[in-house]
This record gives sequence, C-alpha cells and structure tokens, in this order.
Amino acid sequence: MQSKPNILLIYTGGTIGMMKDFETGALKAFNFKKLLQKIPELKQLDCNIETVSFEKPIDSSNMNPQKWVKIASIIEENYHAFDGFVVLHGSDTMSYSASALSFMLENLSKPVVFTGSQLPIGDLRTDAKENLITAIQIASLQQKGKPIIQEVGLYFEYKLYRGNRTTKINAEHFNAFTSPNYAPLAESGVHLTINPNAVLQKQSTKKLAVHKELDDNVVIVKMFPGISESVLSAIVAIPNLKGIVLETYGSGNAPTEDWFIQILKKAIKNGLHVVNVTQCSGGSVNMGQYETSTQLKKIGVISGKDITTEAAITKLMYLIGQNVAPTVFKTIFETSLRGEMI
Ligand code: ASN
Repeated sequence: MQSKPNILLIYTGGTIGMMKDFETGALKAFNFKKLLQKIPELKQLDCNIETVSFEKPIDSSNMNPQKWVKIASIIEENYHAFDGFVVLHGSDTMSYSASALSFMLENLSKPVVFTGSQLPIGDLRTDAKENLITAIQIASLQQKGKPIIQEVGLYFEYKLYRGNRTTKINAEHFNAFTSPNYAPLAESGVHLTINPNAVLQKQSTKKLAVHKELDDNVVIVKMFPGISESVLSAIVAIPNLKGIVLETYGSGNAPTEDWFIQILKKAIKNGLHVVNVTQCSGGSVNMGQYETSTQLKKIGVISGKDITTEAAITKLMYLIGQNVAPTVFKTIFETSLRGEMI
C-alpha cells in the first residue's frame, strides 16, 4: 500500500491568518496555531501535514529577498522529507515571491504551491478555506509515485497558475490573480482538472539546486508621456544600479527622442541591464515591430517578451546575483528558464 503524501505547510503571514486589532481596527497577523484550529477540515485530507511558521508572520508588503531566502531554505532543509510544499503568503506580493522562488529553486521536482486569501480564515465568508484545502490537495497529487506538479504554482479562487506567470489584479474580488499569457495549470470544479499541456514536464533528473544570491540593485521604471530627461538620467545614475525593468507601451514601444535613446545607450554600454516589458496586461514585447522600438533593439535592450513585471524584476535579481557574464546575460535573460516566458 502506498503511504500518504507528506506536505509541509509554510506560514509566512498574509490576510489568511489575520485578525482585527481591537484598538485600531486594522488587520494584523496572528499566531499560526490559532489559524490551524480554525480549519478542522485539514484532518480529513488524505495526507500528512506538518507546519512551520515564520517567527513573526508578516503582511506581504514587508516581503523582501532575505525572506525569500528564508522560504527557500525551509524548502531546501525539508526537501527530502516531504512530497510537496504549500506556502501561505499575503496576496499583495505573492506573484513576486512565487516568481523569485521559481528562479531560486532550480531542478525542482516537487510542488511548491503559494496560496493565501482575501478575507481572514476566521471570517464567515472567507475564501481562505477553499484556497488552503485545494492547494494542499494539489500539492499531494501524485501519479505513479511522482508529484504531478513539479514547479512553483499559485493557487487562488479555483485556479492553479504557474507562479511566475501571475499578477495580482484585484484588491476586492476573491478572483484576485490572473495569468495573462499562460493557461492555468489546473482548475478546481466538481473535479480537479490538470492541464497536462500546461504543466512543466521535468526533463532532467538533476538534483535540486537552491540559489540564494539575489542582487537588489535593480529598479522598475514605468514609462508615461512626459517622463523627463532629468528623471531618467537621475535613475541611471543611481550608484551601483545594475538592472532596470522598463515598462514600455504596447509591444515594447518608447519615445524616439534622442535624449531618451542616448541615456539608455550610454547606460547599457556601461554595463547596465535594461529589460523591456510591456505595461499592457497581456501580450508580448516585439522590438522592431514599430519604429518606436527599433532603436531600443539596436542599443542592446533585452526583450522581456511576454514576461510579467514581477517575473522580470526577480529574474534580474537572480541572474545578476549569479554573476552571469555580460557577454551572455542578454541571451540567458531572453531564454525561458522556468517557463516564465515564451
Ligand atoms: N495585505 C495582505 C498581504 O498581502 C493582503 C492579502 O493577503 N490579501 O499580506
């Protein structure tokens, strides 16, 4: 007889585990043990669940690369003892964290499913129970003794997405996430349906490699009509800045004014990595399609293709942290490493 899958629940914080502070009325994180008491249904699941919690659970607005390393280390230390991992996380920055973890965990062959909720688990109308229970079920799914999901996912409101393809789109609806350029990996209805064409198929049997060096000398710049020369030159002059994610218009377009191109050209020559992503909520960068992106291509701007901003900034942090040689940086960035782009 096959033994039940072992699932590790990693609690980092977020609305899911919050309660109203009596004095201020604001939502604050609370003790994880209390959280588990709110969901007796967990005992009915066909898996063994163990839990580990951040000493101080956080609102995910306080998430940062050091805490990503903490999550990655917990997974690394427990990798062999568990069949799957569920990370309870605030929804505000969940897409950034799921993207970061996807890069940090190379050769992952087990599920790491991020989830959270829009209403605290103690709330009558909470979305937390469904999200948590189904996330655990997904992390437990196996076929011929092997996990079906072998990547970092994000489960919210009946859909499992590839984590590094997601973005938070709504602060009000339970349906808070979308994956604009990639189909869901699974959907929860009467049946839990896996999309076999969407899930990452593990090609190698290489051992998990956990990368903990992330360089935070990076910035996101969103283009807007009126962005000035003094603003852009001040940004590229930030001491030690190594990478910019440039959110451009449409399919990767930006002003053709000389000052704009010259500032970027000089910065790229001096070793700055500039990644072009679209500020549209779907679709892809295609430099050269319009005259307004031809110059960007010529001066060596990296194409983010259909990557999300969240995945682009964390991929930059990861690749710069890996000390990737300048000669191959552009090629590696433009290659899909964890299914984050076409
Ligand atoms: N502020 C919360 C957080 O990200 C929002 C949530 O979890 N729904 O921690």
